[in-house]
Amino acid sequence: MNTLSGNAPPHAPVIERVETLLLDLPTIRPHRLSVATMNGQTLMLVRIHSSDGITGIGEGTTIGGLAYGGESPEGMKLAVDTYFAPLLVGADASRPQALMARIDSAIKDNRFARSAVETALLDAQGKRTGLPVSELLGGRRRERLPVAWTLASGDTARDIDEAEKMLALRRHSVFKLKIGAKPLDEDIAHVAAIKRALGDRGAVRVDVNMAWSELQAARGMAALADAGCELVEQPVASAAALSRLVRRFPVALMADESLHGPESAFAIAKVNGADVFAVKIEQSGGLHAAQRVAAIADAAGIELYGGTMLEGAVGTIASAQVFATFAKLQWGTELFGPLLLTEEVLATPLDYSDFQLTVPAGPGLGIELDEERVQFFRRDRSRHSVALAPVAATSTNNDPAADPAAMAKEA
Ligand code: MUC
Ligand code: MG
Repeated sequence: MNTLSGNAPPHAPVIERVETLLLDLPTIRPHRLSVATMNGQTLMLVRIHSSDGITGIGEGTTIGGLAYGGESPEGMKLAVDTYFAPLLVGADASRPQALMARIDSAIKDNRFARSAVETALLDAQGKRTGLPVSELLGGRRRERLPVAWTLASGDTARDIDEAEKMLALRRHSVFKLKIGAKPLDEDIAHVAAIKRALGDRGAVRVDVNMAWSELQAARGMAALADAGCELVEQPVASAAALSRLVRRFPVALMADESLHGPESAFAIAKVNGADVFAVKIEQSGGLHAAQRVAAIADAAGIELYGGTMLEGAVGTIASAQVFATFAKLQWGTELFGPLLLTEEVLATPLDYSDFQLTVPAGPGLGIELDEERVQFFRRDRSRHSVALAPVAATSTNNDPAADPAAMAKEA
């Protein structure tokens, strides 16, 4: 019987309400990508409330509004409120996969919003069954994930300083540099200077975010290989151009923006179009879809990296629960999103230590929001007025440059 086509069976927990909210949080410094400069991040939170008293949380983010892709936090909120929620309310909450199938049959695209909703359904189901989301996804293979850091201040000396601090704190030893906004030669000099400064103590990779032409990419990849860069992420926009660049230079080539879920993963794999996939739950269209992308990569001999859309804590841990299940994770992850934000929204902060992130072990995502802070940072807070203790006094400032002593204490 399709329990979703009518009312849920008696005793089944029923979805009563789908709540969405936008939280605006500042970044520790301007984060400069070729597509946008971020001074803050907006988290689109979804909360799915069920009749058994269980609430699941999910999160959608993007980078620079619509600068990165076709979805924005505001658009995701509208899509969830208007189109996803009516498909969920009244349905059996304990059937996340069937609910996502119902959504698939009624809603095209909207991969980021889909990921946020699936996260909330799985968080709730995990809490209901007492299992972490990773166990609902087949079982975790690791408790800790290596985490790279992105250097993107736009200034070489500041980036070197930041990398040194991260090494000293034992928080990150793999650094991804954002390039592509400046002339090629300037970018190469920037990468070479950072790699020279770090030597064997830090691995250097770059993300061009599609800014180069194929010809620029050919020149750039040769020079980056000479500079000691180990991986180049999405130098060009088109998947066809990407596939023509693979294995021409002694540097790994990673697909990111070209990956739009399992179908695109299959198309790229079929033409050996990348050495590595940056798997992201939002880009993939959800947690199960991210697992399918990983399975396709694995079958094709393509290596794996756990990517981020610079999610806050909720999206980061949803990603971590998925990446913990991957058979292989040769290039580690970049799940540093919460560390780029000045403010904490969890009741208990995440454990970043010894260059790794601990995947929480509790039911569902294994995290809990600090409700007072959520209410304080919501965009429409004037209508939901809360008197929070002064933010400056309670904030977790993640900026090692601003407060190295505090960071050292945390580490
Ligand atoms: C991207 O393009 O990979 C990941 C790290 C970062 O700084 O930006 C993101 C998006
Ligand atoms: Mg990228």
